[in-house]
Amino acid sequence: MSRPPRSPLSLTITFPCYNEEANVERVTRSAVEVGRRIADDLEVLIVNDGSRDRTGEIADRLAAEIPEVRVVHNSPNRGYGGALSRGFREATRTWVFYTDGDGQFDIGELPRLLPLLERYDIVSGYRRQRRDPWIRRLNAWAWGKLVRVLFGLRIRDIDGAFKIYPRSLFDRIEMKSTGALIDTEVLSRAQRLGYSIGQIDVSHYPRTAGQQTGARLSVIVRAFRELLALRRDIRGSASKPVAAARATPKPL
Ligand SMILES: Nc1nc2c(ncn2[C@@H]2O[C@H](COP(=O)(O)OP(=O)(O)O)[C@@H](O)[C@H]2O)c(=O)[nH]1
Ligand SMILES: [Mg+2]
Repeated sequence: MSRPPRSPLSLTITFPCYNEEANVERVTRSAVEVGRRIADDLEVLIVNDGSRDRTGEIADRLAAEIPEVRVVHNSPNRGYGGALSRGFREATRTWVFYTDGDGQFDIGELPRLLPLLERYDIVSGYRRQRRDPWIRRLNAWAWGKLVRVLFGLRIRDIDGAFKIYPRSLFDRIEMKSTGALIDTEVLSRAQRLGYSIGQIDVSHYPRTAGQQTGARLSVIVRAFRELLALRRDIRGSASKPVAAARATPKPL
């Protein structure tokens, strides 16, 4: 896979925010500060995912104040995958880095990912020590095993929200997942296209403000439903010629 040059660096930093009024400003300012240090051409893209609190208003104020900052609003809420894929599609720079909008990751560690882009097409951060309740860590472990078996993806921390992608990838793949499966979908479709994935450890911190929603039963159920759909989708596209797949009408 030919890689676009990393220097000068053209970079979008994007993060989804769902009811993150207590975090959005801190995360945005940190993205701007780090981004200005490493990128020659920077965009910081906040995806406000139909928040019911003041997230959207604060994000709009930051965009008015800071030239590099842009906001898109999902209305209503489209879920984690819907928010992330919106950021990926709307990103305008050559490289797209994403993280969470709740401040559990340190954007200051983003520069550590860049040297790996000399050797890999994508770089994925894995949490050295995950600072979440034990049930989340157990879920993640089982989920990781399942994804490895179903998609042949050997990623240490598939949902670690600290990854950098070439923007051009998002013009080549479909993104259908609206929930937590989005990372698995993007990485497995990328791997099928021949993209290589480098991995590096990153820090993780407890949430200090706002509500975690990633462990809700509805989130987990949606992830499983989308997992089966993606598996069918990827299998189908592997066994059928593209033209035949298109000709098959979609059942309602
Ligand atoms: N869970 C969830 N998070 C969303 C949604 N839309 C955007 N987000 C953002 O996705 C990030 C991860 O959410 P969080 O609840 O902290 O998940 P966790 O860290 O995996 O437990 C945060 O920045 C949220 O603000 C959504 O509909 N559901
Ligand atoms: Mg979180």
